Amino acid sequence: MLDNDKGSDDHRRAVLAAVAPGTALRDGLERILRGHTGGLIVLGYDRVVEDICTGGFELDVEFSATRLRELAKMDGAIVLDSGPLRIVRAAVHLVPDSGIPTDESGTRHRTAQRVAKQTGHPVISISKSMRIIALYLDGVRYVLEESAAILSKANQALATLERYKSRLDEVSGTLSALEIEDLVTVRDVAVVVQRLEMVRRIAGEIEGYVVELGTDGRLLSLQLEELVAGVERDREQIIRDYVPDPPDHLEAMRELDELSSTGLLDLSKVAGVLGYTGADALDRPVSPRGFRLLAKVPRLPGTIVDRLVDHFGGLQKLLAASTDDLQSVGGVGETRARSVREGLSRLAESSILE
Ligand code: 3AT
Ligand code: 3AT
Ligand code: MN
Repeated sequence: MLDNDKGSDDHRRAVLAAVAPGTALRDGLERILRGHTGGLIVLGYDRVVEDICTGGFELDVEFSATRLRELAKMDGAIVLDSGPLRIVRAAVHLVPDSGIPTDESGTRHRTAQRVAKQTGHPVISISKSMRIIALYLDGVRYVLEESAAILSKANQALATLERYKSRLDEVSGTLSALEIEDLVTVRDVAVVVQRLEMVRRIAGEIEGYVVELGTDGRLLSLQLEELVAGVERDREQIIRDYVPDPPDHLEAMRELDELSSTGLLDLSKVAGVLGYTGADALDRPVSPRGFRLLAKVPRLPGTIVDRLVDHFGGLQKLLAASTDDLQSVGGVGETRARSVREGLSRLAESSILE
């Protein structure tokens, strides 16, 4: 779970999705658990797997949860092939390289961990004595919990997300007001970026739960979507508004991604990511380019926003521009100029500082 590598993170999510509640495979695993027989299941079949299989028999039949449960009554392991899921072998005795280190006890779980390491395929063990479904993947062991247990953790995370989001709405409202008055300091920006990133990270955690929950995660997924709508976009825009010249918002976004969770709590580190370093960096006055507030003007395409910012060079100049000034930008006719003018005036009125 501490793995930051994007490729293996996607792989992990794909495998967790394949065993999530609602899938035939998970149904089969739950049946084995209820049947108290235990089980050992390899999720993938190739030459490497073939080489460590001895005994048992070949089947090559379509997968079904009930077939899996019946086959688990026999001693040995079951080998599945992914793609369209098939049961290829059953009652197999697996003989992985005994030199591969394992910290498990019990022959079933030791075998599961070794086979996963040796073949690179996920391996599932269902403990007869401890009633636990464990998934071994990329050297990590995951316990596949019941939906109720995952849901209670997910709901806690969701409550945290809600608190973070309302704090974010507060600080970004304050920033808008300061932007209109041209009174922004780096600190005000860093606070919003920090809050955006906190929301984004907890949302990522909840996304993981949604994957694990499979069909039981639909409601959670809807709640999540509603809470984080627009957060990714806001994060990009605030960074584009404030990264110093020459503007490289992609680099700043990457650095923000990589900021540790303790680093994120330190406002001067957040300011550093944005490109503001030095002793009193946080108190430096700054002005936005205008991307974030222009995005709040209804029906304004991104290309026009870019052109407006490019032409005027900053929010204050945009706020001061007349409809005639606005029309000197390519793609901005009379109607659009008026809607930008009115949109910005409305924003200015609604974000008066208290
Ligand atoms: P478990 O989930 O394994 O407890 P099951 O429904 O899978 O139950 P089994 O195939 O394990 O059932 O069979 C258990 C025993 O039940 C085996 C046999 O003695 C008896 N049994 C099952 N079906 C019949 C039948 N049609 N006629 C007579 N006895 C039967
Ligand atoms: P439980 O937690 O008791 O389920 P365990 O690790 O204590 O698991 P056991 O030694 O009790 O495992 O063995 C239980 C079964 O696991 C026996 C056999 O069906 C299966 N098993 C163990 N090692 C292998 C192997 N190398 N290949 C295939 N099946 C195996
Ligand atoms: Mn045992």
